[in-house]
Amino acid sequence: MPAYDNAAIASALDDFGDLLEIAGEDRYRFLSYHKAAHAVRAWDEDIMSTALAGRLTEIPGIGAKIAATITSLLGSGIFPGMDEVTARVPASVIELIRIPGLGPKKAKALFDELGIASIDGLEQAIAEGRLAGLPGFAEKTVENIVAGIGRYRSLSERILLADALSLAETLVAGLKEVPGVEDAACAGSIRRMKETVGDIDVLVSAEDGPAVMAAVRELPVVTEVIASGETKTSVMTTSGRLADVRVVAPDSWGAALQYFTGSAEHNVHLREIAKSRGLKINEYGLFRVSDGERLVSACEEDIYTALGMPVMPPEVREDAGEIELALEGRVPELVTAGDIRGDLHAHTVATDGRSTLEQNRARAAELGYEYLGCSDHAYDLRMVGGLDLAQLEEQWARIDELNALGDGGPVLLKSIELNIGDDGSVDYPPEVLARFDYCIASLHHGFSQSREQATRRLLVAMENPFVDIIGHPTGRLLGRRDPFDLDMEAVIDKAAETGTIMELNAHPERLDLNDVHLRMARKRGVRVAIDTDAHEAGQFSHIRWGIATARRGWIAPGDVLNAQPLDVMRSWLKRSRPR
Ligand code: DGT
Ligand code: CA
Ligand code: CA
Ligand code: ZN
Repeated sequence: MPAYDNAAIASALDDFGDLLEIAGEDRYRFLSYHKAAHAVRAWDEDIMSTALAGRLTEIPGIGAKIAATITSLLGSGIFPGMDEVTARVPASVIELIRIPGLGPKKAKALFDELGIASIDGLEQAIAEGRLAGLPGFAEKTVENIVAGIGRYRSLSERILLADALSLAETLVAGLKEVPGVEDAACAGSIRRMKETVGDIDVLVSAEDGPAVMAAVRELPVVTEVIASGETKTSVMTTSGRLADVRVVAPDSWGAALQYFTGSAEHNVHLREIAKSRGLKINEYGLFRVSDGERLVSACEEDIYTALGMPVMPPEVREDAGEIELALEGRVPELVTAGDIRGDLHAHTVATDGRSTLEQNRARAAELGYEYLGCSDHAYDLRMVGGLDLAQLEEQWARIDELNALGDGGPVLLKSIELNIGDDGSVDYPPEVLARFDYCIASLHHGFSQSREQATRRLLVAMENPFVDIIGHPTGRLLGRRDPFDLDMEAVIDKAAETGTIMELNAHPERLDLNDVHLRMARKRGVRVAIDTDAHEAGQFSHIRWGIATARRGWIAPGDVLNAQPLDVMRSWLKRSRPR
């Protein structure tokens, strides 16, 4: 079923109105769509419920024609009349209107005079100087458009959670200081700790909304106010990130927090459940349909309770099975930061790390870790100083000394990050591999290899009785490098068969395995190691991003290698098992 709600219907109506204007339709006609959009946004009932009750024309400004349009969108996702308009004006011109400083009038001129129908086309025309002399496009205007395109593009990029969260926390802290603010919190994908974030959503509870909105516009982190109304303000921040700040009355705080945390898919599923029970849920509360009475709204937990389920952690609200589980009264047991007993993947100055073994150990001691793996790069990665046997002997001797100190510090484990060759082989012969406490093996080259070849490399490596952990299995770097093309089903199956542990690399650009792969792993009983791959001691704090991703992937403490006491941890390694 298409997931249209009030906001989505309103934007579809606005887009259609803009297309009509660009197509040269008369003012009366295109304005009627904008008026309808406005009315749908202001309508305080769920549009789907209104439509099902056959009451769409009760919405002020909605006549029979637009009511039929909305019904069609809700039912089939089809916008009647859209084909006819897009035969005259390509739908892509809508993109032009999204550029700050470029309205439907200018978009129409660009399309009519120069045939420009997309942002790419516009950029090209500007580069070729084709806008020169076009009425309404003075040099200064064109400069503004170029800046607007840059801003539009940067906004359409997703931000790493680690970059977005600190800004969001600053915003929330600043808002809590504003007089009259009762509460403030992150919502949206940030609250769900999604690995990347489209925009930052912050929610504020206060009686006097307009006063809070005025205060938002003056916050030190705000560089530009994009739009500001009585309940929502969109701002550009000092870090170049866009944030939406919404204010709600304290008595609807819980409902708003639930609604704006999402995900949209999770909310759509909840709405269906509510509907099947004669209830209606929106950002203002949970209502009984029969008499319109608001049942709960102030507390998020109460919303879920009233729907017959326990409140679930924001990280799992993706409609990935959490609602079905909750209806049975259960929530997945999720790993927490407090469960972590050590870090099994860290580099030192012996290869490309920036901290010494001693510095890593001191930091791990501060974190209260029971053990710490020293896993520098292996011989085949010589460009970053991959260790030869003599260097390994030296490192092992130092580890033995540190472990003999008896100062209560973490137990140092002898490890290595092996490189998986094109044939799945690794750097050292078995007699050397046997001397480590455990081995990690990673794919570090061959990113353009075929699915078959890349997958086979991993499968062969997992067959190796000395390879305990696969490091950052898919090799992706968020926003920078695509993952290896891998048959993940085959990889996870092989891990289950061989008892190989999959890493969840906690570096904020990696988060690899991701949530989807983690759920696959968990389902098949594959264990994971949540590791930072720290290249300096300060990076042990990256474990936070790994924990968040593990929780999104439904990982329990019992699935995590480094959530086990040292002896149990060791017993999970391949070399500890009878062969
Ligand atoms: P993002 O920003 O792309 O990383 O993802 P979200 O989940 O933060 O999405 P966003 O910022 O568009 O909206 C925040 C939450 O508000 C979203 O998770 C659910 C709720 N929400 C906003 N707009 C809609 C909508 O049109 N339909 C539904 N069902 N929920 C919405
Ligand atoms: Ca968002
Ligand atoms: Ca948003
Ligand atoms: Zn590494």
